[in-house]
Amino acid sequence: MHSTIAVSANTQSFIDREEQFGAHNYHPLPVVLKRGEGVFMWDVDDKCYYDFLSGYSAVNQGHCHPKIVKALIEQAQQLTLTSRAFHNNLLGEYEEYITRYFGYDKVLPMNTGVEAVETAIKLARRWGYTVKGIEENKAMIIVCAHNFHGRTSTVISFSTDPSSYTKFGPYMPGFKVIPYNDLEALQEALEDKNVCGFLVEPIQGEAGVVVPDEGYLTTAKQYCEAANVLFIGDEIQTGLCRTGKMLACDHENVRPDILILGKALSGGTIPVSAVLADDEIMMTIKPGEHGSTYGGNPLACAVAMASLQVLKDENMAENAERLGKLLRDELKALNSPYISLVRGKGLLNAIVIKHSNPEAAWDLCMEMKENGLLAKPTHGDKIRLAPPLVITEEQIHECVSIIEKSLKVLG
Ligand code: IF1
Repeated sequence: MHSTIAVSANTQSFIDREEQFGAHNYHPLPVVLKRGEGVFMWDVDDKCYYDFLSGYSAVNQGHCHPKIVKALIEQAQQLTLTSRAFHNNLLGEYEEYITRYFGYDKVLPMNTGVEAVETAIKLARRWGYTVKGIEENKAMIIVCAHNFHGRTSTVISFSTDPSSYTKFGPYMPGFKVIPYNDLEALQEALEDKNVCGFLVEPIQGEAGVVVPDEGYLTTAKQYCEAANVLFIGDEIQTGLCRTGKMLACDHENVRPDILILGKALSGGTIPVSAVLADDEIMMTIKPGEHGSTYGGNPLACAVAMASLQVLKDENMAENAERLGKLLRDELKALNSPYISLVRGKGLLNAIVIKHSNPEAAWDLCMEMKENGLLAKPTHGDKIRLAPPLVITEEQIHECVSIIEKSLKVLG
């Protein structure tokens, strides 16, 4: 049975309007938000909540971070878009900033995450043909089961989640799916000389925060190197301090050949994504062969520089590392019979709910909402717990109390 918690008439009126005029491609929690600040959001009835989703890790820096908003407003009053038909005065500054920040020769700026994934796929294929010498139209990219890399028709072609791909075919060829966290399967797949890239999430987000065995990324990278295959790291969700390091790959000192960033690159303000690579790869794409109207716009450049700067200035990686441990320890210490597993890295975490009622995770999220904490169930039984990285130790304690109190609804 679904939770019977009622929502206010005011809240319902906003929901009804979306129902009537918007496509029904989501099933959100019945809460209507109007304001955010740091770790908090407020609904249209002025009720305050802890945000434990952070816009799927786009809001790592906290809602409406003053330095990011300042950069946004000041640049919006100067110049927002020129297209790449002309130069703009911030693009070079941003390109220098982000390439030095992550240690790559070049960056290719895009907007949404999936566009950056598409860009990485095109780059890997182009490199495969022009540098590796793969016969045209034969390039293969290895991906992992239960991946999530976005929603375009190419990217859903290699999804293993039926709700992502069903009745959206025909599908793009050129991808081979292997199990995640399986080095033997990777080694075998790499025997195909037409493989140009291995596209991987360092931690699988959508799958329910699946952390691979220690050493998986290091060995996978070594195997790729030995096979002359590009290691493509999708750090759209795991990157930018979320897991306790600047990049999740940093936990194993792995440097992806192609690095994909998005989400928190704009601190949750406007869509900004980026693909980073060295010249041997990036210079295979020539003028006119790839691009985007909004990619590299000066507003995005200003916002991205501010978003990256505050991650370092406010030691958000260290905070995520420390408070993530605390969060997991405290959740485990609850010893709840309804939590079968607590897992994650830094502040990218999930709990798995064990209950005879298949709606239990949803009901728990509804109860947590009542008690002032917003999180969303995925795959029925998992709940992602990923607050903004500006959360404090005291707030973690309070949030664990909210979760503890809410768990009683399952008893
Ligand atoms: C939705 C999940 C998170 C991503 C990785 C690329 C993209 C994403 C690793 C595409 C996007 C989102 C999109 C959002 C839900 C969400 C999500 F549950 F589906 F898996 F975060 F956990 N690579 N993830 O996680 O980036 O084009 O959306 O900017 O509703 O689709 P995008």
